[in-house]
Amino acid sequence: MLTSRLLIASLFAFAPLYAQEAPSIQVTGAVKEPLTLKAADLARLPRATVHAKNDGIDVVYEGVWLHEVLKLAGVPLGTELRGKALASYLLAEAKDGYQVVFSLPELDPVFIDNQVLLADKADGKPLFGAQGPFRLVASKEKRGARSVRMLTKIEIVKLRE
Ligand SMILES: Nc1nc2c(c(=O)[nH]1)N[C@H]1C(S)=C(S)[C@@H](COP(=O)(O)O)O[C@H]1N2
Ligand SMILES: [Mo]
Repeated sequence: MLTSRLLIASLFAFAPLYAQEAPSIQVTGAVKEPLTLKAADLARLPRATVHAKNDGIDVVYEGVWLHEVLKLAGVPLGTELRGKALASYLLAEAKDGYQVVFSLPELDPVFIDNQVLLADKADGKPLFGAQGPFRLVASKEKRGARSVRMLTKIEIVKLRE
């Protein structure tokens, strides 16, 4: 009797875990290939790391270069980033409603060495809570404001057709 009650109680306790979709990032808007990226997808892409200072302490973030994700989605970069495509921007959105804009050249290593990482780990551990599970790390920027935590959506907006 007690064990069956425990069993039922534990079923209810764990049900939300199974009902929940794995967290993901939507890559949408003016892209050739809209993407839904989950942790497993990021794990399969070429991995990169950046070092960042957090309250004076060195943190190693690990993930995928944001420009590699944009390439996958068919966003014009490199020699293709010219003409009207230059009047496009990336809008990064977070679970808490935080929004930040980057222009495409700012994210393209052919233009500038900004090293913006889409991170899923810090010091080898998955990002959790208000940090993750996914975040941007704009490692070369003097302020952390564009390093969007709890990233849920990347939208490309093209101003000129
Ligand atoms: N989703 C979300 N991301 C955010 C913010 C926020 O309010 N919400 N604040 C930004 C600001 S102002 C800073 S300084 C950094 C701080 O994060 P960190 O200390 O974990 O790098 O997060 C940035 N990313
Ligand atoms: Mo900040």
